[in-house]
Amino acid sequence: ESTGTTPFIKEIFLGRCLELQTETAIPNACPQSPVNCTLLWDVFHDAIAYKDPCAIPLDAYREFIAAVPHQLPADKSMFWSGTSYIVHEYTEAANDLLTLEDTLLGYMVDGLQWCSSTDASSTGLNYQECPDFWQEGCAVASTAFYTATSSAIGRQATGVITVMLDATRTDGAYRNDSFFAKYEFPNMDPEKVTRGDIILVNRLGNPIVETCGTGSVAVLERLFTEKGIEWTCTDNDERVYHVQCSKDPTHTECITPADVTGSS
Ligand code: NAD
Ligand code: CXR
Repeated sequence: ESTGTTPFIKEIFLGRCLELQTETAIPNACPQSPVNCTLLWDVFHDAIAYKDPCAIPLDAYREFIAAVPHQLPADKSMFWSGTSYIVHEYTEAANDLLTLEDTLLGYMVDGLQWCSSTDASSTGLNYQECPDFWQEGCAVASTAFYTATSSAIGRQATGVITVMLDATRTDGAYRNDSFFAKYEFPNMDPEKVTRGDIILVNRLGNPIVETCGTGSVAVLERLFTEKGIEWTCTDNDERVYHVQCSKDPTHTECITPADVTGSS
């Protein structure tokens, strides 16, 4: 078992919710009308409070989803799988696409942990310990939360969508059991989504396992085609490569021969 609910989760949630409503936070992610952050916290909290932390139904966050005003501009949706370490650095640097974690649906709890306590004398959340999400036979809150939020952003996507996958993963860039495969892609409406741009990135220092048109990437390309959505695929996306190198400037893959020999 891991540690419990992130201390001060309520304060963090409220602070982030307020922060996201200032135009300066994340361009294009600011909700059109003012949001009642206190109400959103109550709905988020009540979704699981005092329930068995291992028996959270997948629809627990239905009210939360309904309470969050969420409509991204067309062509702005960025989905990802296996690339959490770089996708947000990329969206922040390029400033043209938004992930779930950049919007009011995912921003407040990104990187936080939370679970319920059945103790009637508690606040309804357990700050001592939480079950791990991969624990057998345990339906945790975060699974319900990401199932609901992923489904919502999949449903709501319009125009050109982008998905960033890791081509160096040995278990496949596109995995059938990922949130992207289970809840985002299937919920995309071919009437609204005009094209899917697959971008492959390589974790620096790792061998490339898959390329466009091969392995699990070919599976995803075929799924787009079957759904009637056009697609493109880019190997070794150069824009992301530059962001990777800005985070790790001395990595051997980032130093050009000219840099190595040119020091005098
Ligand atoms: P992935 O396999 O890279 O998983 C995404 C992250 O969620 C990883 O850090 C993984 O360890 C963690 N994770 C997996 N199951 C979890 C669970 N039940 N509870 C909490 N964390 C869990 O890629 P994926 O499965 O395709 O998910 C990515 C897509 O789904 C994104 O497009 C995003 O919109 C959404 N999503 C986001 C998060 C997040 O932590 N912000 C988690 C799950 C899904
Ligand atoms: O989504 P990935 O993790 O790329 O997952 C790599 C594999 C997964 O297939 C999953 O089965 O590793 C497994 N895994 C864990 N064992 C695990 N333990 C903790 C996935 N996530 C785990 N975590 C939590 O999720 C940690 O908080 C960690 C994050 C993994 O992120 P990453 O994107 O590297 O920070």
